[in-house]
Amino acid sequence: MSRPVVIRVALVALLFAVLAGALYFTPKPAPATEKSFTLVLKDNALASGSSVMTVNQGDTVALHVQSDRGLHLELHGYEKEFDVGSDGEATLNFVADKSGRFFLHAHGANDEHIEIATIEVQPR
Ligand SMILES: [Cu+2]
Repeated sequence: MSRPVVIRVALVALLFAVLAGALYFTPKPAPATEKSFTLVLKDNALASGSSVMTVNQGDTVALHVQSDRGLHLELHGYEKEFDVGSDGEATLNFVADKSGRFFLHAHGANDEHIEIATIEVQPR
């Protein structure tokens, strides 16, 4: 082989090695998992639990809510509504298929929207 051909072959081989390395080291998104959160509410406000819950898009989320009073809750953006009844507990299960920030509200009488917490869904 002449020298220019050898150089060209070497460059192509180098290019492939760099591309393979780049593919190998590209961070892969974490696999979808199940995330579980518990929020404890007192007087329609968060008494314990995280006010910002972070998950990855595709995760299955279980949101457990305990409250000292009956409540109607809505996760805006996902349009999921659920009620805490007389037993003081409720769980919302959903797949976080949309990314963004979503507000969990308690909806009271007189059309109140009381902010309880936020769910942040990181895009994939
Ligand atoms: Cu609302």
